Amino acid sequence: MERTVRIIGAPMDYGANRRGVDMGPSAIRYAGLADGLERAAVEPIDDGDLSMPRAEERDPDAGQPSRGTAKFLREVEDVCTRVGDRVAATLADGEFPLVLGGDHSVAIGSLGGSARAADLGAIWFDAHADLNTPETTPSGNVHGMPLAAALGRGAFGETDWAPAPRLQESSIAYVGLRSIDERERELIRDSEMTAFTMSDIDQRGVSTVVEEALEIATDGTDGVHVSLDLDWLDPKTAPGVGTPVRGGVTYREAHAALEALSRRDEADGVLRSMDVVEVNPILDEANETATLAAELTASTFGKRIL
Ligand code: Z70
Ligand code: MN
Ligand code: MN
Ligand code: MN
Repeated sequence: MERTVRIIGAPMDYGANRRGVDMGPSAIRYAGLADGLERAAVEPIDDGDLSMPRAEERDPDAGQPSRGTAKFLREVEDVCTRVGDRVAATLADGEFPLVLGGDHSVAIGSLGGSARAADLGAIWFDAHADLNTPETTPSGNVHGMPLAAALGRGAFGETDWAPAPRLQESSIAYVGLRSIDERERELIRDSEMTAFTMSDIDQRGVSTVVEEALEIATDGTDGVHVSLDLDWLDPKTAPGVGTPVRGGVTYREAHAALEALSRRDEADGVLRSMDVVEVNPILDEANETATLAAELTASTFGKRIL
C-alpha cells in the first residue's frame, strides 16, 4: 500500500518527571526509522520535533487539577494540544501520523487528534495500564495517566483539552499488561476495556491475542490507534526504558504482534495513527531499544523478512 507517513517528534519528558526520554525521537531516527519505513514501502516525511518548554523554568506543582496530583500538567497540556493539532492536520491531508515520544503522556495528544474526525479504537501495547487519574496516581506522573485523560476520567473530565472526542472505552484493548496499581485493577475491572495480560499471551500466543485486540478496536470504529510503549517488551530485549518490568514479550513476539497488525491493515486498511514512546537512550545499551522501536514500526507498516 502506498502511504505517506508523517513523523512528528515530541521530545517530552514532563510526564515522566524528566528522565531522558526526551532524547527518544533522535535515537529512533538515528537507529534508521526512515530507511525501515522506506523498506516497508511507505514514504516517510519527517516534520522534525515540536519545541518543548524549558523544564528549568517550570514548576512541576503549578497548574494542578481541581483534585489530586499531576506533575507538570500545564506543560503536558501545551505539548499535547500541539501534538493533537498536528495529528489531526496530518490525517486531514490524507497522511498517516506517527508520533515519536517522549514519555507516554504524548498519547493524550495523539489519541485526541486522531479521534477528532473519526470514531477511534485503540490497541495499547504496554506493561502498564496508564489508567491512573490525578486522584488515584501513586507517583503524580502523567505518563501513568494517558488513557484516563483521553477517556475524560477523574479530574481530566473537567478539562477541555484532555478528553478525546470520539474514543469509546469499549473500543480499547490492552496487550501485554503485567504491572498494574491496586486502584487501576479496580478501574480496569469496572471499565468496558478489554485487557489481555502477559498470561493471555502465554496461554494463547501473541498473534491470536493481537487478532482479538484488532476485533475489539475495529468493531464499530473508523480506524485504530496503535500505542507502543517500549516497556511492553522484556527488559532483556529493551533495556532503554524508564520503568523496566520483568516478564515482557520477546523480540520475536513483538515482531509477530506488529506483523499481525500489518496483515490486517493490508487487507482492510484499519490503522489510522500510531505513537512509539518511552525510549530512554540514557539507560539504553548501544541504542538497542531505539533500534527495536524503529524495526517494530517498520513491521507495523508492512516490512517483511522476505
Ligand atoms: C505507575 C504510575 C508508568 C511507565 C507508566 C507507573 C506508570 N502505574 N510507568 N509508564 N513507564 O506511576 O502511575
Ligand atoms: Mn505507558
Ligand atoms: Mn463512524
Ligand atoms: Mn509502560
